[in-house]
Amino acid sequence: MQEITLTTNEIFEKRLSALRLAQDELLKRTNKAEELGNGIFTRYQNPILTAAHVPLEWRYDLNPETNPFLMERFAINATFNSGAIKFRGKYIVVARVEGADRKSFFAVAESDNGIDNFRFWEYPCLIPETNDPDTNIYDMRLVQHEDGWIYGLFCTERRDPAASDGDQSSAVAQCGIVRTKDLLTWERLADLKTPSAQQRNVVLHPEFVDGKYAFYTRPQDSFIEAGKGGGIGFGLSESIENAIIEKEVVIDRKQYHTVYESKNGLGPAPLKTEKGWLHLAHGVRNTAAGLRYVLYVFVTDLQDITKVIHKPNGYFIAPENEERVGDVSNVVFSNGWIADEDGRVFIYYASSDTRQHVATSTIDQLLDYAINTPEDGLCSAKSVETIYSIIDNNKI
Ligand code: M1P
Repeated sequence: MQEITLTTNEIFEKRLSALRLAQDELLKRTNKAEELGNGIFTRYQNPILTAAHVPLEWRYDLNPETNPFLMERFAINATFNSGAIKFRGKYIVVARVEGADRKSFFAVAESDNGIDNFRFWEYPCLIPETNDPDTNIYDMRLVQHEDGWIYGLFCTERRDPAASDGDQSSAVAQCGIVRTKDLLTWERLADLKTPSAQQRNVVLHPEFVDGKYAFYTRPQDSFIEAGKGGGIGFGLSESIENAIIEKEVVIDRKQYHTVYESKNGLGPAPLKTEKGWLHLAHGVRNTAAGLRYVLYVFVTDLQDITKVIHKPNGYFIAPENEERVGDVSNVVFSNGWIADEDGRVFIYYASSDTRQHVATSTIDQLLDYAINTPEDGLCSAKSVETIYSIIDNNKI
């Protein structure tokens, strides 16, 4: 039998077509809804974005002269924690893309139906810097504000200037702000100033409150620990160009023996409904296996937006099956959702800091869930009491 040896160029071409074919199949794959679900939301079979969705053009030098082995030159580790918005009829996510070098950046991906065939735009987002350059940026919350701009609020992380030479982990997290009209050109504004030493999970409310910009915050003592930070905060600022919150009040506290006993933080900007502002947030508790992040829902009053009026017990979405495993296991996190004109809601949640998923629901289902699910009784006896009343009602 005659042995056929491929030239370097042929090896390159073969590998390139195999890579293109594999990615093409991934991007064209349809996403099936789970069959039964819990009646509150529907999960889908596949993540909508993974590291493998990132364009080959970003990761490879596609020139056989300079990359004869067709090696990955810029490896991507994960795509997760996406902001979301419906824009010019498309479902848009601004994903947190993390390189193998641990640096995150933002990139826009779009889909026609919100549940599959998400494709990244040609280039990642170019986010201008302030005079104090960012080391790492992540978790953008997109909001169409009534002032006409689309804002992106994100976490900007820099090394703690007070850290000793031996400490190369301590960081300061603050809220960076950009705005745009086209999701292509981003104007960087000054970072938000608040009374808190650390800020993550800051979200802009879509409407003015008393003529001011309203922010949900997450005051925190240190980079990881909320400490006396207390919970999801709220504050007002006269200006958005130089946003300053002088007074932060906590509107949703962390609480003993709940899914938000260690810390919590708001997800995307709240959705306005007839019955109140619908919020999606994450709650964290510490376990022997490390921190566990789940999502929960609450509703605030339309008149007094700092007043929580409905809060179902426990979690809304918790990590399941493959969602449990990843770079930071046992985590679901959401900073993006889209409410469609017909009442459908697309909930973009990420799992284990690794991949991006979608779940769908409707405003009616989410409100029914928020209003009619019993509140957390805060002790075992109350849980049993609640179940007794459900059983007894089922007999009538
Ligand atoms: O690793 C889990 C999450 O940890 C942080 O969230 P929080 O500020 O509430 O602790 C963020 O870094 C988030 O991106 C990450 O998913």
